[in-house]
Amino acid sequence: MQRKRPKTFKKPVKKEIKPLIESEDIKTKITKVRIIGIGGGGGTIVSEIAYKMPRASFVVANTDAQALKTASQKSSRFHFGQSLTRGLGTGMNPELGMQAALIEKDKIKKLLEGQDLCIFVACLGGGTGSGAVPIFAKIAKSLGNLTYGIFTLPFKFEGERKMEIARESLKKVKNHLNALSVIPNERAFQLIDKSTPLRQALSTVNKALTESLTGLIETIYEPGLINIDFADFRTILEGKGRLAYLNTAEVEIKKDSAKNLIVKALNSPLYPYGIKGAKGVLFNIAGEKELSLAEVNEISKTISELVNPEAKIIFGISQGKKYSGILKTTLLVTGCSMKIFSSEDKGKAPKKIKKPPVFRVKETAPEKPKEQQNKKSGANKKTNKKARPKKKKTIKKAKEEIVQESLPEKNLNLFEAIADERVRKNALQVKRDVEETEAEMLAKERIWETPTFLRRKMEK
Ligand SMILES: Nc1nc2c(ncn2[C@@H]2O[C@H](COP(=O)(O)OP(=O)(O)OP(=O)(O)O)[C@@H](O)[C@H]2O)c(=O)[nH]1
Ligand SMILES: [Mg+2]
Repeated sequence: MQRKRPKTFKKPVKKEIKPLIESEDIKTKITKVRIIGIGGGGGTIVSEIAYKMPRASFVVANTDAQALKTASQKSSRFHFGQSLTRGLGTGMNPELGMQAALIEKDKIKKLLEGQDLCIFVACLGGGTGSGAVPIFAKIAKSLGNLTYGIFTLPFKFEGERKMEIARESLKKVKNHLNALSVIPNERAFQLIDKSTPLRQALSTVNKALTESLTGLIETIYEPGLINIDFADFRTILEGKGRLAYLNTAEVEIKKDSAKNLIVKALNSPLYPYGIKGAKGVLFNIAGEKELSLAEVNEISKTISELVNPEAKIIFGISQGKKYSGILKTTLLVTGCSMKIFSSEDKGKAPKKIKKPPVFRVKETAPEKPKEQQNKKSGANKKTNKKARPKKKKTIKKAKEEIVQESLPEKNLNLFEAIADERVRKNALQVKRDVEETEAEMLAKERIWETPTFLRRKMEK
């Protein structure tokens, strides 16, 4: 009987395991962020940022050749759909905008490949931006890029048709974006009055968006004392169609500047939604060298108390001469608690829009100077009476109470077309929330005792 031959094993061929990033690149790998403004409004905003920011790369894309001529020299211009629109705009036809992008798919792919993060900016309501942005975003996503969209909605006076175009565009684009921010142009009236010329109203919105995006880019590129890197961005942005709040705020360094900074950062008048209950927070604080730990702690605590207890919070610090005399923060929050797409509400009576939150840090009693703590001094006793904080205040008296108030309802009417749910809490409910959070925080006290950034350091 023939003996079964033992199985021979081939000597395994040593496969070269390729590192994710070639070693040469490890040193030189630079995050690639491309910001693409599509259509007239999107192009204007991106042009404005391109002037300020040398780091990221900028593209202004339009079917309208004339409009492209005015785009910043610092951005690349991408003219598309020539055979369909003959170098003009679409005349408020999003179908044409979409077709114009579809016929140039390959060029768009080239434009977006090799990027880490693509940020699309479009003012919705016209044909080019609204029609083309879902195609651009789809291509970017298929290339494996992170995608973030920043969109404005038309003014109410521009009519329901424009809002309908914007709404349809948002529905199409959201699935191809990790996160998106939506700002109704109407919100400009929170900052200016209705008699202000239209151009100025638009530029108010553009300025705020430009500042926020510039802050975001700085956060990505500027090395910090506690650095936020691209992996951090990925963590916060990952997900599908998450509603995001992006804001940059700056205050002069004087008494209570940290507190004022939080209030400003959390209350952008342009957003019809806040950060309450959000799932991911990334923020960077920039200041001059003397930025104190107490200030950093105050900002970080207040933000972490507002968001979902399970939220991922990533925190960075930059210091430098250019921040002399100021304290600045850029805040990117994802997973904000508000649905921006109505449930097929076409034709239905618009739901009553509830008021957006205003976050305010309640005044806390000033810290007692050392000499005033001397109980023997009768005069000091008298002065201290008012200033002494109540014994059973919030957790270790360090946490601030957040009070939500209402903004004038009339200014929200534009957003009602896409809003079908918002979070509204009165001061009492918010207080209860804060107390619940406190209880959870007490449980985690050992961890929370350490400021966020130090924890991050310790974990490493
Ligand atoms: N915030 C802001 N909104 C703008 C600006 N320009 C236009 N918009 C808004 O965006 C809407 C669409 O306008 P455009 O961006 O010019 O339209 P488009 O995408 O070029 O589309 P078509 O010209 O119709 O092909 C307008 O109805 C305005 O509500 C701008 O500079 N800033
Ligand atoms: Mg146009």
